[in-house]
Amino acid sequence: MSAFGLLTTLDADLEPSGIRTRGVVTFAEGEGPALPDGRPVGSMVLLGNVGGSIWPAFSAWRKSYRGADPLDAWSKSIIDPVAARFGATAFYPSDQPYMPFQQWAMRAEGLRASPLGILVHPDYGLWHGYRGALAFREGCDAPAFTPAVSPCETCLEKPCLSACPAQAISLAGFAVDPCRSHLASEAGRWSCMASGCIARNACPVGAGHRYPPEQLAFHMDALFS
Ligand code: B12
Ligand code: SF4
Ligand code: SF4
Repeated sequence: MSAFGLLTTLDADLEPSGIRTRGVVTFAEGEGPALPDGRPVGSMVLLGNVGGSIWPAFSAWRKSYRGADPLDAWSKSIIDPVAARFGATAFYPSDQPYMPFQQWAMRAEGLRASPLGILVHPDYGLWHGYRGALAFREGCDAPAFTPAVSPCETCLEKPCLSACPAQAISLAGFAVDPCRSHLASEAGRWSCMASGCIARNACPVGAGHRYPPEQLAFHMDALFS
C-alpha cells in the first residue's frame, strides 16, 4: 500500500471536516491491535485536529445534536463512512478499552510527552489531538520516522510548570484531583474554565494554533464533567 497516495486521498476526503491525517504506524506481525475478524492490524493512519481545524465543522454540526459526547459522536459520523469507503476498521480514542493513541502518535510523528501529559508537536505545540484511526490489515510503505528533538528539551524556563494555580503540573506528571478541585472553585470558574487551562496556555510553542475561545471552553467543560 502506498502511504503517500493513501494520505493524499484521505486528506482530500476529510478536508471539509478539518480532520487531518496525523501520520502512519506500521506494526510488525502481531504487534498491533486486532481487527474485528481477529487478524492483526498491519498499519494504521492516525486522524486528528491541528489547532482549531475541526471547530467550524464540528460547531455547525453540534447545533442540531442533542445527545451525549458530541465530539465523539461527530468524529464517528465523519470517520465511520470514510473507514467503510477505504475498507478500514476505525478505532476511537474515547472508546473502551482505551487504545494507546499517544504511543501510536509518538511512532507516527516522533512526538514526545510534555509535562502536562499532552504530546507536544514542534509546530502545533499542545494544540492538537486525535479523533480516530483507520486500521488496515496490510502493511504500508511509510518511511521510518526519525524523532525530532522535543520542544520541551530546549524550553529552559518551562512556564507550564509554574503557571498552574493548583500546582497540578509537575515533572512527575499531571495530578487530576487538585486540577478538578480548582476548576470547581470560584477562582477556577473565572480563570481556567472561562479561558482554558492556564498551564497549556503558558506554553510558547505553536501559540498561533491555540484553540478558539469557544473550543477552549468546550474542552474545559469536558474535563470537569
Ligand atoms: C483517560 C484520559 C485522560 C484522563 C487521564 C487520567 C490518567 N491519569 O491517565 C484525564 C481525564 C485526566 C485526561 C485529561 C486530559 N486529556 Co486526556 N485522555 C485520556 C484517554 C481517553 C485515555 C488515556 C489512556 O489510558 N490510554 C491508554 C494507554 C494504554 O495509552 P498510552 O498511549 O500508552 O497512554 C499514555 C497516556 O495515558 C499518557 N498519560 C498518562 N497520564 C496522563 C495524563 C494526562 C492528562 C494525559 C493527557 C496523558 C497521560 O501516558 C501514557 C503513555 O504514553 C486518552 C485517549 C487515548 N485513548 O489514549 C486521552 C488523551 C491522552 N487526552 C488528551 C487531552 C488533550 C486531554 C486534556 C488536555 C483534555 C481537556 N479536556 O483539556 C486533559 C489534560 C488536562 C491538562 N491540564 O493537561 C489527548 C492528548 C492529545 C495529545 N496532543 O497528546 C488524548 C490522546 C485524547 C485525544 N482525543 O486526543 N485525559
Ligand atoms: S512550556 Fe516548555 S516544557 Fe512546557 S510544554 Fe511548552 S515547551 Fe514543553
Ligand atoms: S486546568 Fe487550571 S488547574 Fe487544571 S492543570 Fe490547567 S491550569 Fe492547572
